[in-house]
Amino acid sequence: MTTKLTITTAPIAGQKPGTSGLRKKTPVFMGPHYLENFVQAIFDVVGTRNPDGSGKTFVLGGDGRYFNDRAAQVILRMAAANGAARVIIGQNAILSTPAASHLIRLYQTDGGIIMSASHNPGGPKEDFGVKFNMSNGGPAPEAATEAMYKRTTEISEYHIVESQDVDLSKIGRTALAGMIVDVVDPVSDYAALMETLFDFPAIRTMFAGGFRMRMDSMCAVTGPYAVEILENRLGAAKGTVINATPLSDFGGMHPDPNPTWAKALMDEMFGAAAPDFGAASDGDGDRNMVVGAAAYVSPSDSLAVLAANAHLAPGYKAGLKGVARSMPTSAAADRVATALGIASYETPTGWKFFGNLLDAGRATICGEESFGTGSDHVREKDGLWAVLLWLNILAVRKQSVAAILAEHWAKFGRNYYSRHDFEAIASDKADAMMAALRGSLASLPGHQLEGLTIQAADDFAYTDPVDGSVSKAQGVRIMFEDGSRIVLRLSGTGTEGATLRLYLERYAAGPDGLDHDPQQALAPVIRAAHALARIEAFTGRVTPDVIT
Ligand code: VG1
Ligand code: CO
Repeated sequence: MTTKLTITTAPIAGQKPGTSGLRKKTPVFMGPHYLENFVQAIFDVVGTRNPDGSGKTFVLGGDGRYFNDRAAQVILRMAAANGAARVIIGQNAILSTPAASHLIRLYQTDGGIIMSASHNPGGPKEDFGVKFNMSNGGPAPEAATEAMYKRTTEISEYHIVESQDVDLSKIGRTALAGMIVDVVDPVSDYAALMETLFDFPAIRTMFAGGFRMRMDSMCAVTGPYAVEILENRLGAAKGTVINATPLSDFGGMHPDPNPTWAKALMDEMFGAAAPDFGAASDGDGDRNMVVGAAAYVSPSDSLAVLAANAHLAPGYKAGLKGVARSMPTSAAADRVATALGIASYETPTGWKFFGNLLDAGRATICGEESFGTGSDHVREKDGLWAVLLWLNILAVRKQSVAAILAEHWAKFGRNYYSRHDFEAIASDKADAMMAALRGSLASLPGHQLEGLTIQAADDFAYTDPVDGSVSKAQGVRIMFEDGSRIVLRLSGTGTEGATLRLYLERYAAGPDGLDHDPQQALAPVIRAAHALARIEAFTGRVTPDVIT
C-alpha cells in the first residue's frame, strides 16, 4: 500500500532557473523541501494530466553525480502522487542529456526531467541541478522557466507518495502507486540513433587500419556510451575510453572538457606518442572537446568544420537547411553558411534558443563556443554526436585533423577566438561593471583604441524568428571595423558569486601576418576589452581563471 501525501510548504527564495535549469550547491538541493518545491513547480506549470484526465508520461535520468539516485526516487514519488501515468527512467537513474532528449522524442513523451549540473563539479559539497525538457526533447524555453520560477515564489504545497524506493538497478517494468515505471538501458536507443546518422562501417575500417584515439569521459556520464559505441561497435582498441566509469564525484575531476580541465588529454595529444584523435565530454554528455595530434580545435572552428563537411556523413548527405550559433560563438560558421548558400542564425547563449529553429526545419546544425555542438537528431547539444561526426569526416577525408583545419582556414579565413573567464567575482561588483559598460555603449561608435575603430556597440536582443518571442540583455557586443569583436556577459550556470565571460574574436582572411597563437593574435582586442570594460577597476581582476 502506498499513501499519497500533500505536504504544506512555503516558497524558497532563489529557485530561478539559469542558462540551463536550476543549479545550486548540493547541500542546498538536499535541504528541507528544496528539491520538492522546484519539482512541484515544474509539474504545476507543465501539468501531469492530459485534457482527457489521463496521466502524462515523462522521461527521467541524470548524470550520476552525488544525490542523483536519491533525487530520482523523490521525483518518481512526486510524479506518481501528481497523477503521471508513466515514467521512463534510465537504469540506475542514469541518462546523458542527449540520450534523455532522444528518449523523450522516440517515445513521444510529454517531456522529461534531467538531473545534472552539467560541467560543474559534483559531490556532497559541489553542485547539483534539475532541468526540464519539453515534449520536443529540448530545454524548456524562457517563458516556461519564467513560469516555473514564478510558481516557486507562490507554492504552498506539494504531493508525494509514501513508499519504498523503486529498484532502478533492473531493466524492466515496475509500478509505483499506480504509475508505470519503465527502467530502460540508457545506452541502446541512443547508440542505435548514432548508427543511423554515421557511416559506422567506414569508421570501423579506419580503426581496423590502425587509427588511434583517446576519449576522456572524465568519470562522468558518457563513459558507458563511449565504450559501447567506440570500442564495442566501432572496434576502437580496448582502453581507448579512459575515466569511463561514472562516479558520484567525477573522481574529483572537473568534468568540463576544455584545455584547462582536460589537461591530461591535452598533454597526451601534444606529446610524442599522440594518437590521431582525442576527445572529451562533460558531466552530462552534451559537450565535447576535440583535438588532433598537436592540433587543438576551438569549438567555434569545430562548428564551422562540421557544417562544411557534414554532407560526408549519411545522416546529412542531403545537405544542411541552415546553421545556427550562439551570439558569442565566432562567425566562422557564418562564412561556411554563406559559401553553402544556406541560412545562418545568431541566438542568445543556451541551447533552448535553438529549439524553434530546429523544430521549424530552419537549422540542421547548431553550436556554441562553450564546446557544444549538435543537430536536429535531438534537441540538445550532443558530445558523442560531435565526436562521431568528426570520426566520419576523418574516415572519408583520410587526412589529419591539423590538415583539415589548415585547409579550412585557407579557404574561409580564420576567426581567431578565445574566451576568458573570471570566476567567483562578488556579484555586486560584476553587476556594477556590466551596468557601467551598458551605460557607455551609445558613446562608443567611432571611438579608437589599440589601432581599432569601434563600429557598433549594443546589448544583444533576440527576436525568435519562429514565435516572435523577444529575449533582451543577452550580452554586450562591441564590434570593430576590421571585423574584430568583444562580447561580455555574466554566466547563468555558476553557483558561487558571478562569473564574467569575456569573448574575443579577430578575423584574418587568408595569409594574415598575425602570430598564429590565438592569444597573440588577439592581444590588441584583449587590451581593448580591459580598457573599455574597466575590468580591473571594478573587480580587481586582471588575469582570467580559465582561458579557452
Ligand atoms: C554555459 C555556456 C553555454 C551553455 C550553458 C549550458 O552557460 O556558456 O553556452 O549552453 O553553459 O551548458 P553560461 O550562462 O554559464 O555562460 V551545459 O553543458 O551546462 O548544459
Ligand atoms: Co553539459
